[in-house]
Amino acid sequence: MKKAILAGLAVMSPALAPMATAQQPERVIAYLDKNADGKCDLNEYLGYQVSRITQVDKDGDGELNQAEFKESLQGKAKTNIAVLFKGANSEGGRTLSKKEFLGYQAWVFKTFIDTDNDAFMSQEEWTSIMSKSG
Ligand SMILES: [Ca+2]
Ligand SMILES: [Ca+2]
Ligand SMILES: [Ca+2]
Repeated sequence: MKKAILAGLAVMSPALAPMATAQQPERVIAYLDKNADGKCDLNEYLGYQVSRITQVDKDGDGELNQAEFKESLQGKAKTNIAVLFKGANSEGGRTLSKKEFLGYQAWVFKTFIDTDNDAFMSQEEWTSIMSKSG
């Protein structure tokens, strides 16, 4: 079953949104849930985001420029690319390092995904963020 979800992720990337309609939320959480406690925590979420860096890093320099960063965003977030890029670019420069990108993703997780602040992404929270990001 994990293999099937993995294949789904590869096909659907870099956007997560289509995956939500193609995959049951419990299967998405199960895929992200590396320590198998039934929940997806911040570290597990960031582990997934690390794999996405390589997917959107077209020039392969290990960092994300604004165009590459845009590829990692979904839906309405793309229209705020300049603001989001500036916000994520905490150390300055023309690109986002892995650290900056993960810092941004941690902020997204805490601010937009984990709405009940229990430090885990539930199936409901996943479903909710996917419906908003479309
Ligand atoms: Ca877990
Ligand atoms: Ca790059
Ligand atoms: Ca939560």
